[in-house]
Amino acid sequence: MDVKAAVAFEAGKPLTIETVQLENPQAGEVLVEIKATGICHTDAFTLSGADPEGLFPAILGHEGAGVVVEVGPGVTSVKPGDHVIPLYTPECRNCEYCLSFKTNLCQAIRGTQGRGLMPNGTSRFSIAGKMIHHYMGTSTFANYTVLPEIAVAKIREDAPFDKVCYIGCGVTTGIGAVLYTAKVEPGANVVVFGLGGIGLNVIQGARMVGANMIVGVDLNPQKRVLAEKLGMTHFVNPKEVEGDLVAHLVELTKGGADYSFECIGNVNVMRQALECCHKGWGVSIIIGVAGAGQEISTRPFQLVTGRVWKGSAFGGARGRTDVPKIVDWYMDGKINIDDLITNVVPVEQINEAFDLMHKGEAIRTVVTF
Ligand code: NAD
Ligand code: DAO
Ligand code: ZN
Repeated sequence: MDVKAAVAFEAGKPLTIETVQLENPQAGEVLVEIKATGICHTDAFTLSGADPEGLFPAILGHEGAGVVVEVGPGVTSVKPGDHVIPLYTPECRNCEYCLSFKTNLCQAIRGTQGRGLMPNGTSRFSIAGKMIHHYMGTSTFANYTVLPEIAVAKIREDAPFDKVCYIGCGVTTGIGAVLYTAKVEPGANVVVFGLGGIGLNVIQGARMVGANMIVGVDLNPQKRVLAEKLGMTHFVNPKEVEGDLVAHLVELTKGGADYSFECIGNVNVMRQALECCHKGWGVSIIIGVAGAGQEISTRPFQLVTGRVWKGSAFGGARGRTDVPKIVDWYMDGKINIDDLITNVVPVEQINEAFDLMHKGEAIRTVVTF
């Protein structure tokens, strides 16, 4: 079938709206009509050419929501008409990783997903016979996409696509890092570095679990109002701190953070996030994706004296199990998504949406088809 897609032909060039040929879903695959998709920094990172694993030409996008239109042979968990959120972190429930219950990093289709292909090693997208790569196994910048069955979470049908698409990445990454990776307990003191589309969701996750102090750290004072609305109790602008930021945060939290979260992708901030943690037990979670080749450092004595460094991908969430619950939390008013979606544009304006993100003028822009 012919579909409408924003295609990334080359790194560093704008996307172009094209008619793309999409093959039918094969065994274990589903065809999904994408109704809405968010734009995340990871899409921009790949489009910029800085992503060493970026492949071109490709159809980017990994934060979508839509409706199953057709299923391939052997698909049993979803049917046409089901509402779904694509998962860049699938959940096969059968691989060694899924069965370990120690990680959400299902490996069932890792090899082909990383090469921009479906699990059988081929792409479903092409233009005039030339293959177009899939991206993160999702390719949501198209009005129809084909996904592995294990990479869709079935959600309730009354959830609005242009809101819950954000659960496909940002919301789950932030809230999940608090609930599933850090397992923050009530009364904990939390420090969040970076109050963007991810950090704000860490803030509301911390509020949900009953954290005591929720300290937000950002260079941009305009982030303060929304962060406070979502549960931030204290705001720190590093530019306004006299002296050492880490010492300031340790003093503010009366000994250090029980949990800190780096939501920027800056390796120097990652060090500050670790070192502002409480001696003996503070845990620092890295969420931000640093540039290719960058490294983190600290004095090993920071770890010897009980601080712990961890990372979190997709919030540690097991997509098919946890994403439908997070949709319920939104529909039940337990989490705020509406205030974080600052712009909604038609796919024809997708490049303007990237510009808004680069200028820091949007928390999340959602693209509709
Ligand atoms: P964003 O640009 O919306 O937010 C970043 C915030 O950090 C901004 O408010 C900015 O003002 C602030 N900031 C920048 N430098 C700072 C500094 N030195 N000190 C304090 N504040 C500073 O970005 P986002 O969409 O929230 O994404 C954050 C990171 O998370 C990115 O690296 C992204 O790639 C990554 N990410 C990770 C996952 C995952 O699963 N681990 C998923 C999605 C995104
Ligand atoms: O299993 O080896 C693996 C890779 C899993 C990739 C996890 C994604 C990490 C987060 C990147 C940003 C997503 C928007
Ligand atoms: Zn698995």
